[in-house]
Amino acid sequence: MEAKLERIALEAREALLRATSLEELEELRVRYLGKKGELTQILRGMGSLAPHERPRVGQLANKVRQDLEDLLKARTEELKSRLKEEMLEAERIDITLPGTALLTGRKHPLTAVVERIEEIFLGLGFAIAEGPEVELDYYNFEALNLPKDHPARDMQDSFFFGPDVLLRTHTSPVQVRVMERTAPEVPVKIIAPGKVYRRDDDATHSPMFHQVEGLMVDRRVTFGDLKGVLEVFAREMFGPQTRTRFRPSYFPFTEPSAEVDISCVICQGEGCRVCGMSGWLEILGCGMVHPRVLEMSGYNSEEVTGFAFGMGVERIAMLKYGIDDLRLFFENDLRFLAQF
Ligand code: 2NL
Repeated sequence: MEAKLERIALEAREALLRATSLEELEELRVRYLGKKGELTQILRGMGSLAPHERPRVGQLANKVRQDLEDLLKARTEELKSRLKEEMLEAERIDITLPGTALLTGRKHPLTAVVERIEEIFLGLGFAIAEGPEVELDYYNFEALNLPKDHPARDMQDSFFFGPDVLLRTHTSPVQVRVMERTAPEVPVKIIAPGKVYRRDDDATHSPMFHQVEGLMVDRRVTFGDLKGVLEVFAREMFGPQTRTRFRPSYFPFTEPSAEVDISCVICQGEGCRVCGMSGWLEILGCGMVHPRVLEMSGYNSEEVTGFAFGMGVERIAMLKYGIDDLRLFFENDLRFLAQF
Protein backbone atom coordinates (compact mmCIF):
# COMPACT_ATOMS: atom_id res chain seq x y z
CA MET A 1 0.00 0.00 0.00
CA GLU A 2 2.90 2.32 0.76
CA ALA A 3 4.38 1.54 -2.66
CA LYS A 4 1.04 2.30 -4.24
CA LEU A 5 0.91 5.65 -2.39
CA GLU A 6 4.41 6.51 -3.56
CA ARG A 7 3.50 5.65 -7.14
CA ILE A 8 0.36 7.82 -7.05
CA ALA A 9 2.32 10.68 -5.47
CA LEU A 10 4.97 10.50 -8.19
CA GLU A 11 2.45 10.27 -11.02
CA ALA A 12 0.31 13.16 -9.67
CA ARG A 13 3.39 15.33 -9.14
CA GLU A 14 4.55 14.88 -12.70
CA ALA A 15 1.07 15.56 -14.06
CA LEU A 16 0.75 18.74 -11.98
CA LEU A 17 4.13 19.98 -13.20
CA ARG A 18 3.28 19.22 -16.84
CA ALA A 19 -0.15 20.88 -16.78
CA THR A 20 -0.38 24.01 -18.93
CA SER A 21 -3.89 25.25 -18.14
CA LEU A 22 -6.16 25.90 -15.16
CA GLU A 23 -8.69 23.47 -16.65
CA GLU A 24 -6.06 20.74 -16.67
CA LEU A 25 -5.15 21.46 -13.01
CA GLU A 26 -8.81 21.18 -12.02
CA GLU A 27 -9.07 17.80 -13.77
CA LEU A 28 -6.00 16.59 -11.84
CA ARG A 29 -7.42 17.83 -8.53
CA VAL A 30 -10.60 15.83 -9.09
CA ARG A 31 -8.64 12.75 -10.21
CA TYR A 32 -6.20 12.63 -7.29
CA LEU A 33 -7.68 14.66 -4.43
CA GLY A 34 -11.44 14.63 -5.10
CA LYS A 35 -14.05 12.66 -3.12
CA LYS A 36 -13.75 9.76 -5.55
CA GLY A 37 -10.07 10.48 -6.18
CA GLU A 38 -7.30 7.90 -6.09
CA LEU A 39 -5.88 9.07 -2.74
CA THR A 40 -9.29 9.02 -1.06
CA GLN A 41 -9.85 5.47 -2.33
CA ILE A 42 -6.62 4.35 -0.68
CA LEU A 43 -7.45 5.98 2.67
CA ARG A 44 -10.79 4.17 2.55
CA GLY A 45 -8.91 0.88 2.03
CA MET A 46 -6.89 1.41 5.27
CA GLY A 47 -9.38 -0.77 7.14
CA SER A 48 -7.84 -3.89 5.60
CA LEU A 49 -4.41 -3.04 7.05
CA ALA A 50 -2.97 -4.55 10.21
CA PRO A 51 -3.62 -2.11 13.11
CA HIS A 52 0.10 -1.46 13.72
CA GLU A 53 0.61 -0.46 10.09
CA ARG A 54 -2.21 2.08 10.10
CA PRO A 55 -0.47 5.11 11.75
CA ARG A 56 2.53 4.92 9.41
CA VAL A 57 0.48 4.49 6.22
CA GLY A 58 -2.00 7.11 7.48
CA GLN A 59 0.84 9.55 8.08
CA LEU A 60 2.31 8.90 4.65
CA ALA A 61 -1.10 9.31 2.99
CA ASN A 62 -1.67 12.64 4.78
CA LYS A 63 1.77 13.86 3.79
CA VAL A 64 1.20 12.87 0.15
CA ARG A 65 -2.18 14.68 0.23
CA GLN A 66 -0.64 17.77 1.81
CA ASP A 67 2.25 17.86 -0.67
CA LEU A 68 -0.08 17.50 -3.64
CA GLU A 69 -2.40 20.21 -2.31
CA ASP A 70 0.60 22.54 -1.85
CA LEU A 71 1.90 21.80 -5.33
CA LEU A 72 -1.57 22.27 -6.83
CA LYS A 73 -1.89 25.64 -5.12
CA ALA A 74 1.55 26.78 -6.31
CA ARG A 75 0.87 25.64 -9.89
CA THR A 76 -2.55 27.34 -9.88
CA GLU A 77 -0.97 30.65 -8.79
CA GLU A 78 1.74 30.30 -11.40
CA LEU A 79 -0.66 29.62 -14.28
CA LYS A 80 -3.03 32.39 -13.15
CA SER A 81 -0.32 35.00 -13.11
CA ARG A 82 1.04 33.78 -16.48
CA LEU A 83 -2.48 34.12 -17.95
CA LYS A 84 -2.84 37.62 -16.57
CA GLU A 85 0.50 38.64 -18.07
CA GLU A 86 -0.51 37.28 -21.46
CA MET A 87 -3.77 39.25 -21.38
CA LEU A 88 -1.97 42.46 -20.43
CA GLU A 89 0.59 41.92 -23.20
CA ALA A 90 -2.18 41.41 -25.75
CA GLU A 91 -3.76 44.73 -24.75
CA ARG A 92 -0.55 46.72 -24.57
CA ILE A 93 -0.59 49.89 -26.71
CA ASP A 94 2.71 51.15 -28.06
CA ILE A 95 2.30 54.91 -27.93
CA THR A 96 5.51 55.37 -29.92
CA LEU A 97 4.04 53.70 -33.05
CA PRO A 98 3.11 56.09 -35.87
CA GLY A 99 -0.65 56.78 -36.08
CA THR A 100 -2.88 55.36 -38.82
CA ALA A 101 -3.57 58.22 -41.23
CA LEU A 102 -7.30 58.57 -42.03
CA LEU A 103 -8.14 58.97 -45.71
CA THR A 104 -9.92 62.30 -46.13
CA GLY A 105 -12.65 62.52 -48.73
CA ARG A 106 -13.03 65.36 -51.17
CA LYS A 107 -15.47 66.68 -53.73
CA HIS A 108 -15.84 64.86 -57.02
CA PRO A 109 -14.39 67.10 -59.78
CA LEU A 110 -17.82 67.29 -61.46
CA THR A 111 -19.39 68.50 -58.20
CA ALA A 112 -16.64 71.11 -57.83
CA VAL A 113 -17.23 72.35 -61.39
CA VAL A 114 -21.04 72.50 -60.96
CA GLU A 115 -20.54 74.48 -57.74
CA ARG A 116 -18.11 76.88 -59.46
CA ILE A 117 -20.62 77.45 -62.29
CA GLU A 118 -23.37 78.06 -59.72
CA GLU A 119 -21.17 80.52 -57.84
CA ILE A 120 -20.47 82.53 -61.01
CA PHE A 121 -24.15 82.77 -62.01
CA LEU A 122 -25.30 83.52 -58.45
CA GLY A 123 -22.85 86.43 -58.63
CA LEU A 124 -24.66 87.61 -61.80
CA GLY A 125 -28.04 87.55 -60.04
CA PHE A 126 -29.31 84.14 -61.21
CA ALA A 127 -31.19 81.77 -58.88
CA ILE A 128 -30.77 77.97 -58.89
CA ALA A 129 -33.80 75.92 -60.01
CA GLU A 130 -34.32 72.18 -59.68
CA GLY A 131 -36.85 69.73 -61.07
CA PRO A 132 -37.59 66.03 -61.61
CA GLU A 133 -35.23 63.70 -63.51
CA VAL A 134 -38.23 61.61 -64.57
CA GLU A 135 -40.10 63.96 -66.89
CA LEU A 136 -43.17 64.22 -69.04
CA ASP A 137 -42.70 64.23 -72.79
CA TYR A 138 -44.51 67.58 -72.77
CA TYR A 139 -41.90 69.42 -70.64
CA ASN A 140 -38.90 67.63 -72.13
CA PHE A 141 -39.81 68.02 -75.83
CA GLU A 142 -43.22 69.48 -76.70
CA ALA A 143 -42.94 72.76 -74.74
CA LEU A 144 -39.46 73.30 -76.25
CA ASN A 145 -40.76 73.33 -79.80
CA LEU A 146 -39.15 70.03 -80.70
CA PRO A 147 -41.10 68.61 -83.64
CA LYS A 148 -42.66 65.17 -83.13
CA ASP A 149 -40.26 63.66 -85.68
CA HIS A 150 -37.13 65.21 -84.13
CA PRO A 151 -34.37 62.54 -83.80
CA ALA A 152 -34.00 63.22 -80.05
CA ARG A 153 -37.63 62.13 -79.57
CA ASP A 154 -36.88 58.66 -80.94
CA MET A 155 -37.35 55.84 -78.42
CA GLN A 156 -33.87 54.71 -79.49
CA ASP A 157 -32.20 57.88 -78.20
CA SER A 158 -33.91 58.45 -74.83
CA PHE A 159 -34.91 56.32 -71.82
CA PHE A 160 -38.72 56.04 -71.97
CA PHE A 161 -40.89 54.58 -69.17
CA GLY A 162 -44.00 54.80 -71.34
CA PRO A 163 -45.30 56.87 -74.28
CA ASP A 164 -45.34 60.11 -72.24
CA VAL A 165 -42.73 59.59 -69.48
CA LEU A 166 -38.93 59.54 -69.81
CA LEU A 167 -35.64 60.42 -68.12
CA ARG A 168 -35.01 64.07 -68.99
CA THR A 169 -32.50 64.48 -71.84
CA HIS A 170 -31.59 68.04 -70.80
CA THR A 171 -32.47 70.36 -67.87
CA SER A 172 -34.61 72.65 -70.07
CA PRO A 173 -37.84 71.13 -68.66
CA VAL A 174 -36.89 72.59 -65.26
CA GLN A 175 -36.83 76.03 -66.84
CA VAL A 176 -40.11 75.45 -68.69
CA ARG A 177 -41.73 74.51 -65.36
CA VAL A 178 -40.41 77.73 -63.76
CA MET A 179 -41.68 79.86 -66.65
CA GLU A 180 -45.09 78.14 -66.54
CA ARG A 181 -45.59 78.94 -62.86
CA THR A 182 -44.09 82.46 -63.07
CA ALA A 183 -45.83 83.76 -66.24
CA PRO A 184 -46.92 86.39 -66.93
CA GLU A 185 -44.63 87.86 -64.25
CA VAL A 186 -41.02 88.78 -65.06
CA PRO A 187 -38.12 88.59 -64.60
CA VAL A 188 -37.10 84.94 -64.68
CA LYS A 189 -33.36 84.61 -64.12
CA ILE A 190 -32.37 81.05 -63.32
CA ILE A 191 -29.87 78.31 -63.95
CA ALA A 192 -30.84 74.63 -63.88
CA PRO A 193 -27.98 72.28 -62.99
CA GLY A 194 -28.45 68.51 -62.82
CA LYS A 195 -28.20 65.01 -64.20
CA VAL A 196 -29.53 64.20 -67.65
CA TYR A 197 -29.82 60.92 -69.57
CA ARG A 198 -29.34 59.84 -73.17
CA ARG A 199 -28.92 56.39 -74.75
CA ASP A 200 -25.24 56.80 -75.65
CA ASP A 201 -22.25 54.96 -74.24
CA ASP A 202 -18.75 55.30 -75.68
CA ALA A 203 -15.42 57.10 -75.11
CA THR A 204 -17.08 60.52 -75.44
CA HIS A 205 -20.67 59.80 -74.28
CA SER A 206 -22.04 58.54 -70.96
CA PRO A 207 -25.72 57.50 -70.60
CA MET A 208 -25.86 59.83 -67.55
CA PHE A 209 -24.13 63.17 -67.66
CA HIS A 210 -24.48 66.66 -66.19
CA GLN A 211 -25.79 69.87 -67.62
CA VAL A 212 -26.25 73.44 -66.56
CA GLU A 213 -28.80 75.42 -68.50
CA GLY A 214 -29.58 79.09 -67.98
CA LEU A 215 -32.60 81.24 -68.76
CA MET A 216 -33.37 84.93 -68.50
CA VAL A 217 -36.79 86.28 -69.45
CA ASP A 218 -37.69 89.96 -69.04
CA ARG A 219 -38.78 93.00 -71.01
CA ARG A 220 -36.13 93.97 -73.62
CA VAL A 221 -33.66 91.16 -73.02
CA THR A 222 -31.27 91.21 -75.99
CA PHE A 223 -28.62 89.07 -77.65
CA GLY A 224 -26.18 91.68 -76.27
CA ASP A 225 -27.24 90.71 -72.72
CA LEU A 226 -26.61 87.06 -73.61
CA LYS A 227 -23.12 87.87 -74.96
CA GLY A 228 -22.24 89.93 -71.89
CA VAL A 229 -23.33 87.24 -69.43
CA LEU A 230 -21.53 84.42 -71.26
CA GLU A 231 -18.33 86.46 -71.73
CA VAL A 232 -18.21 87.12 -67.98
CA PHE A 233 -18.88 83.42 -67.33
CA ALA A 234 -16.05 82.34 -69.68
CA ARG A 235 -13.51 84.69 -68.07
CA GLU A 236 -14.53 83.68 -64.54
CA MET A 237 -14.39 79.97 -65.40
CA PHE A 238 -11.24 79.80 -67.55
CA GLY A 239 -9.28 82.91 -66.55
CA PRO A 240 -9.28 86.64 -67.41
CA GLN A 241 -7.25 86.14 -70.64
CA THR A 242 -10.05 84.02 -72.14
CA ARG A 243 -11.64 85.36 -75.36
CA THR A 244 -15.04 84.25 -76.69
CA ARG A 245 -16.50 83.76 -80.15
CA PHE A 246 -20.17 83.35 -81.10
CA ARG A 247 -20.93 81.23 -84.22
CA PRO A 248 -24.39 80.95 -85.79
CA SER A 249 -26.08 77.62 -85.08
CA TYR A 250 -29.51 76.03 -84.85
CA PHE A 251 -31.69 74.77 -81.98
CA PRO A 252 -35.48 74.32 -82.27
CA PHE A 253 -36.02 76.20 -78.96
CA THR A 254 -33.96 79.34 -79.75
CA GLU A 255 -33.93 81.83 -82.63
CA PRO A 256 -31.38 83.04 -83.41
CA SER A 257 -29.07 80.36 -82.02
CA ALA A 258 -25.32 80.32 -81.52
CA GLU A 259 -22.46 78.12 -80.46
CA VAL A 260 -19.90 79.72 -78.12
CA ASP A 261 -16.17 79.03 -78.39
CA ILE A 262 -13.42 80.15 -76.03
CA SER A 263 -9.80 80.77 -76.98
CA CYS A 264 -7.94 77.46 -76.42
CA VAL A 265 -7.02 76.93 -72.76
CA ILE A 266 -3.86 75.07 -73.84
CA CYS A 267 -2.35 77.26 -76.60
CA GLN A 268 -4.21 80.55 -75.90
CA GLY A 269 -5.38 80.57 -79.55
CA GLU A 270 -2.09 79.73 -81.28
CA GLY A 271 -3.33 76.32 -82.47
CA CYS A 272 -2.50 72.96 -80.90
CA ARG A 273 -3.56 69.30 -80.76
CA VAL A 274 -6.36 69.98 -78.22
CA CYS A 275 -8.12 72.65 -80.34
CA GLY A 276 -7.39 70.88 -83.64
CA MET A 277 -5.12 73.77 -84.72
CA SER A 278 -8.13 76.15 -84.78
CA GLY A 279 -7.23 78.03 -81.58
CA TRP A 280 -10.86 77.71 -80.38
CA LEU A 281 -12.80 75.29 -78.15
CA GLU A 282 -16.60 74.94 -78.18
CA ILE A 283 -18.07 75.24 -74.66
CA LEU A 284 -21.83 75.75 -74.99
CA GLY A 285 -24.90 76.45 -77.09
CA CYS A 286 -27.27 79.38 -76.68
CA GLY A 287 -29.78 81.70 -78.27
CA MET A 288 -32.81 83.91 -77.89
CA VAL A 289 -35.77 81.90 -76.60
CA HIS A 290 -38.05 81.01 -79.50
CA PRO A 291 -41.31 83.07 -79.34
CA ARG A 292 -43.35 79.84 -79.56
CA VAL A 293 -41.55 78.51 -76.45
CA LEU A 294 -42.36 81.71 -74.54
CA GLU A 295 -46.02 81.59 -75.66
CA MET A 296 -46.49 77.91 -74.71
CA SER A 297 -45.30 78.69 -71.17
CA GLY A 298 -47.74 81.59 -70.82
CA TYR A 299 -45.75 84.66 -71.90
CA ASN A 300 -46.72 87.25 -74.48
CA SER A 301 -43.77 87.20 -76.90
CA GLU A 302 -44.67 90.73 -78.01
CA GLU A 303 -43.95 91.98 -74.48
CA VAL A 304 -41.05 89.87 -73.20
CA THR A 305 -37.95 88.30 -74.69
CA GLY A 306 -35.40 85.92 -73.26
CA PHE A 307 -32.07 84.24 -73.77
CA ALA A 308 -31.11 80.69 -72.87
CA PHE A 309 -27.98 78.58 -72.91
CA GLY A 310 -26.92 75.05 -72.14
CA MET A 311 -23.56 73.49 -71.34
CA GLY A 312 -22.26 70.01 -70.62
CA VAL A 313 -20.50 69.94 -67.24
CA GLU A 314 -18.23 67.01 -68.20
CA ARG A 315 -16.97 68.94 -71.22
CA ILE A 316 -16.30 72.10 -69.14
CA ALA A 317 -14.46 70.00 -66.50
CA MET A 318 -12.38 68.20 -69.17
CA LEU A 319 -11.29 71.53 -70.67
CA LYS A 320 -10.65 73.15 -67.29
CA TYR A 321 -8.52 70.28 -65.95
CA GLY A 322 -7.09 68.94 -69.24
CA ILE A 323 -8.81 65.53 -68.96
CA ASP A 324 -8.96 63.55 -72.21
CA ASP A 325 -11.34 60.67 -71.34
CA LEU A 326 -14.89 61.21 -70.09
CA ARG A 327 -15.06 57.75 -68.50
CA LEU A 328 -12.52 58.75 -65.84
CA PHE A 329 -15.30 60.73 -64.10
CA PHE A 330 -17.39 57.60 -63.54
CA GLU A 331 -14.80 54.91 -62.71
CA ASN A 332 -14.31 56.09 -59.09
CA ASP A 333 -10.57 55.42 -59.22
CA LEU A 334 -9.01 57.32 -56.30
CA ARG A 335 -5.75 57.76 -58.22
CA PHE A 336 -7.79 59.98 -60.56
CA LEU A 337 -10.19 61.57 -58.05
CA ALA A 338 -7.46 62.49 -55.53
CA GLN A 339 -5.87 64.86 -58.05
CA PHE A 340 -8.55 67.55 -57.79
C1 2NL B 1 -26.21 72.76 -75.81
C2 2NL B 1 -27.26 73.72 -76.17
C3 2NL B 1 -29.04 74.97 -75.28
C4 2NL B 1 -31.05 75.97 -74.49
C5 2NL B 1 -30.08 75.01 -74.39
C6 2NL B 1 -33.28 76.50 -73.62
C7 2NL B 1 -34.15 76.33 -72.59
C8 2NL B 1 -35.36 76.89 -72.64
C9 2NL B 1 -35.75 77.63 -73.69
C10 2NL B 1 -34.85 77.79 -74.72
CL1 2NL B 1 -36.46 76.67 -71.37
N1 2NL B 1 -33.64 77.23 -74.68
N2 2NL B 1 -32.07 75.93 -73.56
C11 2NL B 1 -30.95 76.90 -75.49
C12 2NL B 1 -29.92 76.86 -76.40
C13 2NL B 1 -28.96 75.88 -76.31
O1 2NL B 1 -28.12 73.96 -75.11
O2 2NL B 1 -25.35 72.49 -76.59
N3 2NL B 1 -26.22 72.20 -74.61
C14 2NL B 1 -25.26 71.28 -74.17
